[in-house]
Amino acid sequence: MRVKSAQFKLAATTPASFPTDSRPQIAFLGRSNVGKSSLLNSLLGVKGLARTSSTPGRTQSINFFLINEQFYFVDLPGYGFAKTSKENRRVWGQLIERYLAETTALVLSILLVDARHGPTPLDLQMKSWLQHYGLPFMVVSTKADKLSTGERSRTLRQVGSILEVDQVISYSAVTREGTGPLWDVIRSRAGLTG
Ligand SMILES: Nc1nc2c(ncn2[C@@H]2O[C@H](COP(=O)(O)OP(=O)(O)O)[C@@H](O)[C@H]2O)c(=O)[nH]1
Ligand SMILES: [Mg+2]
Repeated sequence: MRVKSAQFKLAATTPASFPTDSRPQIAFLGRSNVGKSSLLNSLLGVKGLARTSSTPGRTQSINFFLINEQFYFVDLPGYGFAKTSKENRRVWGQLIERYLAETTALVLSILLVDARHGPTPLDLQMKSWLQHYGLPFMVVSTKADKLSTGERSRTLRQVGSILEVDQVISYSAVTREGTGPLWDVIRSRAGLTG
């Protein structure tokens, strides 16, 4: 995929500010620190577009990035940060659920799971939401560079069996492994050419 432009559009903290145009949206979901911002940046080949941080649980807005003036990448706030307050979690849940339930332009959700930890109960809950709303999704196992080749294939099988999906893409923001397969899925779901 040739990324000609990638621009931060807006940070939505209420559904009222979700974009209303019909460009396809691809959403990225996962627990805090799973490597979501790093994946977004490396996929787009732009350093520092999505903020990466080692302080998990900070992003509480849904961030929209417009790519090639053609489609959106949507960075959903990470979940499962233990120190987040109950109130924060409630607001988070409502915002994400409204987004998933109401965004008709949402063509693909990418569920990120940390290769070293495997799916957590919250990942399973996220998957149930996606299925509940009938939304197509794809599972990506992140930080592949931290595992040996043998561990990697074992992890992929394990993640696939726990989340009950046939395909899991192995990804590393460090080596950029998985970029091609992930773009292929995105391109096909969003009906993109080029
Ligand atoms: N080794 C390695 N570290 C990664 C990778 N992706 C993210 N990280 C690190 O994991 C931490 C969290 O990454 P970040 O992208 O901010 O996660 P987010 O909270 O899901 O957005 C940071 O310290 C990153 O440098 C990866 O593919 N390989
Ligand atoms: Mg992030």
